[in-house]
Amino acid sequence: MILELHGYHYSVYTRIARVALAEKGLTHRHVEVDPFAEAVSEGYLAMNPFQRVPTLVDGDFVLYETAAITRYIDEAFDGPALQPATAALRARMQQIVGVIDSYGYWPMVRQVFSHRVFRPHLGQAVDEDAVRRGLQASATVLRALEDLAGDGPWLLGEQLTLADIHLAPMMAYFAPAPEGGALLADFARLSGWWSRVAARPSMVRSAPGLPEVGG
Ligand SMILES: N[C@@H](CCC(=O)N[C@@H](CS)C(=O)NCC(=O)O)C(=O)O
Repeated sequence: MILELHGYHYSVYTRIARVALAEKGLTHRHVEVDPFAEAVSEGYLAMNPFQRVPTLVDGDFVLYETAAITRYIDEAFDGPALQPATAALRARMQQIVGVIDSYGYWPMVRQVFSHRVFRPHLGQAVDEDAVRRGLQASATVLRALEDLAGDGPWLLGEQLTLADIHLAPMMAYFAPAPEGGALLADFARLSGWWSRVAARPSMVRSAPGLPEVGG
């Protein structure tokens, strides 16, 4: 049974699930769903009543919420382990994922990236105050992640985990924003981590780019 990932091309959360699938060595079929569209199909809403992406379909098993999806991907299939073996490191991984979801996504992606990169690219109105507030909140997030990160190549040391996979797509949107990149440069561990994780084939192959304009 081929795994289906219903998600949106430009969505960081969809990319997290795609990177987890790739790191696990799994193939899947992508089903495009734009959660920002005026009318999202009834079929999709029956699977995900919150109108968010992604949703994973594995036969009869339907799962939404990205942290649950990536955990399922790791635990239900063979391939390299993406979660640490010890309780302490597993808790640290969950903590980092929680920080990213609760405090990182909105300022890093929806404020800084959207208003400094995505909207200007499309010629849409930009809210400079959103960028300013986003950078301020992102600074707290990056400080916390820098303090939580170990000295190894990955956030939790020698093993690439779901924490790295959760953060990487958000950083991929945040770092190209000029002020985002400048802020990241203040954090040595995160900067080194970002240069390594960005080069992984799972990240390179899942890069969404930006929409084409004009034409
Ligand atoms: N808690 C959800 C969040 C997913 C999420 O917010 N996805 C974004 C795209 S990156 C979305 O669907 N946004 C639609 C909207 O905000 O209306 C998860 O972990 O999967």
